[in-house]
Amino acid sequence: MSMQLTQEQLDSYQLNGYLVVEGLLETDEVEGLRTRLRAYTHGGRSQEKIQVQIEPRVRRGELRVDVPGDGIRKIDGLVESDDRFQSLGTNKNILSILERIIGPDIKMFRNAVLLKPPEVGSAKGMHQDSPYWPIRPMELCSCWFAFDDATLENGCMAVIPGSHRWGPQPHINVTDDYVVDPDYYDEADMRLAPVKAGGGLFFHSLLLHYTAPNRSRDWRRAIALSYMSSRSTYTGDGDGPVYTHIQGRTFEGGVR
Ligand SMILES: O=C(O)CCC(=O)C(=O)O
Repeated sequence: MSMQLTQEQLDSYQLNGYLVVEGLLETDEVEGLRTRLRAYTHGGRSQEKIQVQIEPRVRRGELRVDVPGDGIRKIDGLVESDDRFQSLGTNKNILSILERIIGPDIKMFRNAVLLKPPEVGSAKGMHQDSPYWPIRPMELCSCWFAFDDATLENGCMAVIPGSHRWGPQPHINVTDDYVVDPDYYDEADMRLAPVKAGGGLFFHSLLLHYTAPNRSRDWRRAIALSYMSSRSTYTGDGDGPVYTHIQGRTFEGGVR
């Protein structure tokens, strides 16, 4: 049996734009994912299709790390190339929750492992995802799945509840980042969304969200699994990429 959302949880997602659901995976499954992830960051394991991004200060030589794996910020594409991550991307609990939020016909827009190495991981400024994603309507849902307990100290997610109902907000470029113009929100409205390892934060692609630097001695490792209804349309140039099909139907004129 897969996990079922209560009506109260669904209402809360719709009102606030996010929902924390603990215990999506068993402890041993999470441990297996952490071990596999470490094989990529510190064990020399690789895949053709993945893309790795380094912490900007490490890349520029402003900050030294003992081993290269301690400076990695992001790994894209593991769901398409690694069996364990593919199982996570199609996990029955995650899909059962998504079905209630975006419907039964689902494609994956992106998957990105987001790493905050201890004392190295930097902040990700306040932003919305949808304004720079070429998908309409702006109604994608991400499951930000935690491999470690995500806490205030190590840079858990912080959100502005209800901001997914504001529509797209103006963003500006700042050093190493692209953020919502600070005139358009009040920091005092920000709420922390800590998640225990094995749980996930489901959030709307227009929700304003932020993560602080990792000021702790522990890793903060998560993966953002972003899904859309297969009815969505691609608004970039050309036909767009063929997005990973997760379940249900595909539609003429919808994303490929
Ligand atoms: O995990 C983080 O530090 C940032 C996550 C984020 O901004 C996102 O998934 O859109």
